[in-house]
Amino acid sequence: MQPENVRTVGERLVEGLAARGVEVVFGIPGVHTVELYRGLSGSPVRHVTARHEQGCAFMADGYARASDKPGVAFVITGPGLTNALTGMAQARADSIPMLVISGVNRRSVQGFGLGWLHELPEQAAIVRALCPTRQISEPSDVGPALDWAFGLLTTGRPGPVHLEVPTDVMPMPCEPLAPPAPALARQMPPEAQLAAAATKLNAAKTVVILAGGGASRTDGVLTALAERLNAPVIQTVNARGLMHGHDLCVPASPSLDACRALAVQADQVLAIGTEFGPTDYDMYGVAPYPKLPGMIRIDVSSEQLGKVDAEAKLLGDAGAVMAALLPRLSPKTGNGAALAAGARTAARAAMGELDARLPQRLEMVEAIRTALPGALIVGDSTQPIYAGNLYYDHDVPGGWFNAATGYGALGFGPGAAVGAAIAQPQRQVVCLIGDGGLQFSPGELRTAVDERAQVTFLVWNNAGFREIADAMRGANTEVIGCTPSPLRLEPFAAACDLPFTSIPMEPEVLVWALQQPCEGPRLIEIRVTV
Ligand SMILES: Cc1ncc(C[n+]2csc(CCOP(=O)(O)OP(=O)(O)O)c2C)c(N)n1
Ligand SMILES: [Mg+2]
Repeated sequence: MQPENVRTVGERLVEGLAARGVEVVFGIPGVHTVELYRGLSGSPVRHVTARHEQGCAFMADGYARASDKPGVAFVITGPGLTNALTGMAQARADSIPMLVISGVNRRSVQGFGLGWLHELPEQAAIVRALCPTRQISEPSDVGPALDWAFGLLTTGRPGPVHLEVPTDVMPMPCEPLAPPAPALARQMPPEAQLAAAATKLNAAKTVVILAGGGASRTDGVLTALAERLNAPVIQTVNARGLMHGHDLCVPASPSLDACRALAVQADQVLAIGTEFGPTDYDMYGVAPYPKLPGMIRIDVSSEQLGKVDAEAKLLGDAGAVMAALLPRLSPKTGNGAALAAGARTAARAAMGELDARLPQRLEMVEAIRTALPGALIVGDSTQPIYAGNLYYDHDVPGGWFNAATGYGALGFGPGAAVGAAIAQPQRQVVCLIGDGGLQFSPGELRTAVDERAQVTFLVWNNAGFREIADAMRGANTEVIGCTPSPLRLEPFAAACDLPFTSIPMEPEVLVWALQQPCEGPRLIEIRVTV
């Protein structure tokens, strides 16, 4: 025990988090992190206990997406951290700010392989391949390490950041921390570059906008910019929900021929906060993206801007750069709305041509929006989510996200949905997940019960890894390994203390089921028949 008024490194770390606006941490404690938990006692920071560290990271991810603040996870040395790595990698792929704080073995034994509890040969080296990591190797490091981490979390391309605290440092006495460093100024492109980009946009007859996840918090200014330029806005998965129902909105995968054709016919493409990743731009690996006319890119990351060629590159926060461009742009007349309408019709029609079952799956997704307007839809990697990723006009910016693109970690849904519900307790959250994905993270449904999180777990039960089975059939190979037996969901729900309903795959019935009032989480099974 420490004397009364002496606080430890672990306790100061929690104080430092609170001072930086952290309200919730998602964690699983162990003997290596006891001091962090001593710090939580009496602090304003709430702790949510996940059932697996992968769930901690997925919760931090969902929380960050729904709150626009970094998500924070506490995990133990070794297995706690390796369990969290998948969630950290998912956050890296989708540019989600996440701080993971773990223990590490005492300084004097690191690297010797003596068989200490939770020992990894090179813990930091494993993490460093994925994201920035720093060790707090003495008490005076706590404040500077937090300033370093929050600097990374709040500027440039967001992503995961890791801090590790050796078990011998965690309980050391630690002086009070200095106040947090002031927030770093966000980067803006020089005036001359903004003016040159505006000149190009003004000279173009037709402009098409490609919006990515980096634009997901810019609904108002994006709408104003698109209207000024009379430009259709094609949206990647992480941009969905922007400009819902707008004439210029094309809520369809840039992969689709209809979207490719729309982009190619423009005089000028403006790409905002998008990395041109293949899961958005060449979903089916059909052909590389065609060269786009006169491309201007806006991105917060110089690394990203370095990767894909463009005639003009504006480095800065998407919303701020758009706001700076707007007064320099003259209004355009033209047929933007007609072009967008044509692309929407063609994209929807193309889904039926790709697979006759896709439109039915999309109708089920749209039934969620009908039943629960303004809900967040957090997806796993399952058939109706693929359909929505191809075409779906969600009604909340940033309110459609899932693990079917980018890193694509099956089992993401439950944790991410709980994190999102904790960030936005006033909203309905729907976790749309397959029977296979559910069995990756069943424990986190019980976390939802503990937290009384307002999540509907909507389980698409087709008794197996159906999309993978289809892929094997498509590749003319025997289907092997694709029929893990599904959980019997009624007793499973009962074991979790979740209200349960089972429905057929009919949109009207789904609307009815979702509209039944329910305080706290519940489980609805969709019995899939096609
Ligand atoms: C961690 C991880 N392991 C494996 C996969 C490969 N995978 C993608 S979808 C899928 C099947 C998912 O089955 P289910 O959740 O039932 O969805 P369905 O395709 O049946 O709708 C698998 C195994 C993955 N994406 N992530
Ligand atoms: Mg399935």
